[in-house]
Order: sequence, then structure tokens, then C-alpha cells
Amino acid sequence: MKAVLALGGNLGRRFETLQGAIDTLFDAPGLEFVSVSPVYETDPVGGPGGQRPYLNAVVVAETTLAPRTLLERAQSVENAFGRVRQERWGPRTLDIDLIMVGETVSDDPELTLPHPLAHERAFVLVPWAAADPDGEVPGRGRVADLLAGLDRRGVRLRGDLKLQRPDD
Ligand code: A4P
Ligand code: MG
Repeated sequence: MKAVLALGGNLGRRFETLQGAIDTLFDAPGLEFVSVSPVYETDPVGGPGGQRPYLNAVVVAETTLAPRTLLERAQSVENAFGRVRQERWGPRTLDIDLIMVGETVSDDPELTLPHPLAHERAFVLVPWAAADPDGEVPGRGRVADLLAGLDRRGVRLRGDLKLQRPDD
């Protein structure tokens, strides 16, 4: 199955955290790297005022893991990078969201798929479109079409930062 993961963080060494997260995510069986987006610096959406900007990126993978198992892997990587869960949408070193896993549709609050807000978030769709030009949100449509209706001003390419594919 195809899996799309969105990574973001706005505390600490943001770029090093994204690269470390990618290396760690793929450092176990069941998840194969396909592509990674450029890095974008993005204005915070939601949460308390005065947050620093985020760095966001999207990774496309192939997986044989059950969606739950993939969520557990993502959460253990968040924890490894010092994520402390405080307020919703508050600042964080690393957030990894599962955007879609194959055609899985679930409204379970522990794992909602596709991600319930992905289709309206430029900080997810802009990197996703770059990593996967033919991407589609199951039930919502093509990423490129969803993006056409969104304000992308808060999402700026950081051409000076380039994530590497995970080391094998
Ligand atoms: N959960 C349910 N569905 C999923 C899914 N598809 N992927 C559950 C990942 N987790 C999912 O997440 C809370 C619970 O969501 C988890 O226990 C999981 O079982 P969390 O990471 O602990 O909390 P959170 O991230 O603070 O809350 P939430 O609602 O997931 O927020 P989002 O949607 O992740 O938004 N602005 C910019 N510019 N860039 C960002 O990256 N990120 C957020 C966080 C807000 N503003 C942002 C950014
Ligand atoms: Mg989250």
C-alpha cells in the first residue's frame, strides 16, 4: 500500500530533526522509501499565538504494515525526538501525521484516515504535490486540484535545505 506521512516541527534543530525522523522511520522492515518533498517554512496554523514558524515536509512510502502499526512507529519516532505532548496544536519538536494509507478510510479518533484536515492544509498539500505530483486524497480528490482552492502564502520553499533519502 502507498502511505503518505507529513512531518513538521517548530522547536529545536528543526531540519536535523526532520532528517533524523526520516532515517529512523525507515530503519525497520515493512516501510520502503519512495520519495521526499522539499522542505518548506510555514506559518503556524491554529494553536497559541506567537509560535515560531514550522518546517514541514512530506514522505511517500510503500508499506506492508497495518495502519495501526505504522502509527505506532510514527509515535515512537516522535518520542525519540523529544516530543512532549502538551496543548493541542501547540509547539513541538516533531509531529508525524499519517495522511493516507492505501484506500483505508477510518473515523476512529485514534487513527482517522485519510487525515481529516489534510485536504485543507497548504502545509501538507504543497509538499505532497511536490513529492508526488499525481497524489490523491482518498474520497477528496487530487492534491493538485485541492491546492488550487487554497491560500499558499504561508508556505515558503526552503531551497537551501534538502532532505536526503534515508541511509540504508
Ligand atoms: N490521530 C488520529 N488520526 C491520526 C493520523 N491520521 N495521524 C491521533 C496521526 N495521528 C492521528 O495527535 C493526537 C492524536 O491524534 C494521536 O494520539 C493519534 O492517535 P498528537 O500528535 O498527539 O497531537 P497534535 O498533533 O497536537 O494534534 P492534532 O490534532 O493531531 O494536530 P495536527 O492535526 O497534527 O496539527 N502549522 C504548521 N504550519 N505546520 C504544522 O505542521 N501542525 C499542527 C498539528 C498544527 N499547526 C501546524 C502544524
Ligand atoms: Mg499530530
